Amino acid sequence: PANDIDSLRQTLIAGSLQVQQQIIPQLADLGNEGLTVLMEFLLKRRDNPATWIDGKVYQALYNSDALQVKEFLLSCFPEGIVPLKSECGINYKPLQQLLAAQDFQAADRLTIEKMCELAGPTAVQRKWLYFTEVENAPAVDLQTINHLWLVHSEGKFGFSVQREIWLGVGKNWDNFWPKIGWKNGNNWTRYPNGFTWDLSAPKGHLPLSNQLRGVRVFASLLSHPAWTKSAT
Ligand code: UYC
Repeated sequence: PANDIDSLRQTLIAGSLQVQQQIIPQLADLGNEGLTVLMEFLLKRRDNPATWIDGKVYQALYNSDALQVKEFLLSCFPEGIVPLKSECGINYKPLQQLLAAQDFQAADRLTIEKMCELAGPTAVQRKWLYFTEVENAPAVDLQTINHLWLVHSEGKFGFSVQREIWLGVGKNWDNFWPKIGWKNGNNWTRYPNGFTWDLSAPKGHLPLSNQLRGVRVFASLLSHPAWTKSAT
């Protein structure tokens, strides 16, 4: 078994993304030795920006009942693997926890709430955003929200993913909606039950932006400098 663990460790470090993804649950099921490999993997990579593979490893540990794992996460990653930077003192830990638990529906609601918090108390009361408020939102905060979604969704969800798809269709909304599963033929996907709240969803499906008041807010979000500016 020591040998098996060692070859799994090597493969986890050097394998393709697909192979890494397969090995993570195997290691998590191997008890203490496997969990130790996962903990060391996260620690070694902590100085680099977290990827969705780090997200998978973190989530495997997050779901473990082992005491040593709980202590490890508390002492080394108390706020998860994405630095929860905010320019306006917003606490993103509740969002981090919902995404780590893969509760995408609750995370989506909270994302809308956090975006309103970013815009200030009048937007919080209103519960939706003006496009000017989105334009003025700090890049750091949008990058934090986006990075959390990316890392905990195998890179499938997040505003930057939606932006890439949108640019890929030449900013044509009619071509964009069906690609991200928000429209099927002439029919808008119905909120909330028409949407797919797990990783079987199309790329860019989440987080949602209510289109009831038009595309201007979403267009501002997808055009925000946050997506071309490097992280600060
Ligand atoms: N809804 O259809 N949406 C709501 C979406 C539209 C509507 C919330 C997304 C189209 C009404 C979220 C799509 C439309 C309510 C979303 C979508 C429409 C509502 C809750 C695909 C009719 C209020 C948060 C584009 C043709 C009553 C919020 C209710 C809510 C998201 C209807 C996240 C992505 C154009 C009447 N819709 N919304 O912002 O059911 O209110 O809650 O976008």
